[in-house]
Amino acid sequence: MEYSYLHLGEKADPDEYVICKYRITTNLPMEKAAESLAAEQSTGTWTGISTLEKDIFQKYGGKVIDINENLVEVAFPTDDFSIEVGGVPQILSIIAGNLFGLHSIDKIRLEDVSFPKAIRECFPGPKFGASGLRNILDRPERPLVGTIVKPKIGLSPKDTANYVYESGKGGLTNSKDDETLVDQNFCPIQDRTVAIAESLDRLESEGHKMVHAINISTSGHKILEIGEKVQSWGAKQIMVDVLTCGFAAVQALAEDRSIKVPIHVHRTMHGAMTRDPLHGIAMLPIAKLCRMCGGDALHVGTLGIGKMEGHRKSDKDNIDACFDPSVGYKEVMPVCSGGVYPGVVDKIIKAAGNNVQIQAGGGVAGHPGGVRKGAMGMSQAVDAVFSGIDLNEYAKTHDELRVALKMWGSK
Ligand code: CAP
Ligand code: MG
Repeated sequence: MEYSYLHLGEKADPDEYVICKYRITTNLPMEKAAESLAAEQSTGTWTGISTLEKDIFQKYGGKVIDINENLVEVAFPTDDFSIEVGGVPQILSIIAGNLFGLHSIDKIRLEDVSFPKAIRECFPGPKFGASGLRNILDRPERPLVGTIVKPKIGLSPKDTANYVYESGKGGLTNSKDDETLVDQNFCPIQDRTVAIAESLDRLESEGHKMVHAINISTSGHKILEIGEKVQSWGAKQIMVDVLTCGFAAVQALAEDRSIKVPIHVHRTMHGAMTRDPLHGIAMLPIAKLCRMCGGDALHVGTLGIGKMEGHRKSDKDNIDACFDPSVGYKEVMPVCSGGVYPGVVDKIIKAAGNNVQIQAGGGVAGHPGGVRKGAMGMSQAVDAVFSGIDLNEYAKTHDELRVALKMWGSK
């Protein structure tokens, strides 16, 4: 028995359905392609099946509720989801699973998703969020300004801790491990965490508050243990590579009451999903899931300004998802990182606003005067823009910024 998954023109209650927006490229009529998607992801398969009773189809079938050129909206009933046990892995199996490989669809991109309250309530959201991070740093208004310790790999714990100290002396509020550093022989995680904690304590005793995110990305069965260990060694923030570890890793840390430090969420590998404008998963659903799972700070792109592929409008959508008040979680601190340097800070703040964490690795470590002066250049750029002063004007009285502007220019 075959049923139609087309419910065009019907309204789906956002508190009863998970509603997904897909961009579809197909040679088939769009209705057919959309139906094959809704069937595969809910109660159907490639042919009619004798075991699909009408009431099962009516209760659990996905509904194609809108088709607007190549944009298709599909509503999946809340009962299709197994939140307590299945969590995000099972959510993704429905909204972003087999559909990517269907023959009937050449290309398909999950552009957006909304979750009913009943599902949202099963997730923790951030423990600290943007305001919690600001409280820790005693920085209520200005953009947070950070660095990624460079080179990505190779520095010893002592050199890494020294880099962090110099960054703090240059005025930075945040620093972090790079995504490829965890516990290599040249920089064991325990030694690094202890040495960095000493730097941060020293900075605090000298009147400057700063946090550093220790990358604890690891296998699922180890992440809580490593998270708790680095905290006991003095970590003030932890970092997780969310797409390589899985959303569930972030959720596990956010739900673990013994973890009492914010989680910085890096999105390494996202380009494999987000970069093709017609195929994959846009950053927006990824950002929403990271917030649901409890990330406190999240890489959202540089609004088309930095070294990584990105776009002003879609990166701004990611930022808006960090703050959207309707979902009921604390706000996430959006992180703009990747090819950032002092000369672009004005453009980033203009596009993103002041509630943002701006980060530069090369844009700090590449300064001819060294890390401290590189950090000063970045902090001065943020201070200038926050105070409404033109970067070049501010540079007349701030040498480190002047050198950075001369070296890298602006955009
Ligand atoms: C930035 C960075 C980040 C990118 C990732 C890097 O360093 O540490 O991983 O920001 O981009 O290694 O490239 P630089 P995204 O400041 O030296 O560029 O957040 O877009 O995933
Ligand atoms: Mg990096």
